[in-house]
Amino acid sequence: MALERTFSIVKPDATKRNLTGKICAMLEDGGLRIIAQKRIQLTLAQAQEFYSVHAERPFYDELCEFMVSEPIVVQVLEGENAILRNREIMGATNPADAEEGTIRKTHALSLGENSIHGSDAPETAAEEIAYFFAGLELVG
Ligand code: DAT
Ligand code: MG
Repeated sequence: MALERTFSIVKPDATKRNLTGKICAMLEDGGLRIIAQKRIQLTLAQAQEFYSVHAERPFYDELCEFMVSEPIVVQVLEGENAILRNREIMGATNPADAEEGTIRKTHALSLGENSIHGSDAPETAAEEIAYFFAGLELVG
């Protein structure tokens, strides 16, 4: 399969605990290349827009508040099968269900504060990358 790109976020619980470097190393060791990266502070409106697919879920407000509680690091990752590969490296949404060696098993605090986001499909990856990065910022 050709090289693929996915979008990733090092979430507030991880940036707060100074785990950005450790998480980047896990992504790189897993075969992904970080081809763009920046540390930003989301506004509440941006967090709500980013997670609008979950707007009707009971945890939506808590999720959006969490995402603005500290800076985040947004990234574009490139590699073979990058979307699926990244989901494997991240581990299951709930760290209690995540496999040993995954980012969430190793670092996540809870189901809500689970250290990392990764796109779930080609369409969302393309949308999420375009929302946070200009084309010139992607250096493959
Ligand atoms: P993922 O981040 O694995 O793609 P998701 O898209 O289903 O998971 O949910 C987005 C985030 O919302 C998830 O990373 C953590 C939070 N979340 C999901 N389900 C939750 C729940 N039942 N209670 C609290 N937070 C939840
Ligand atoms: Mg998701």
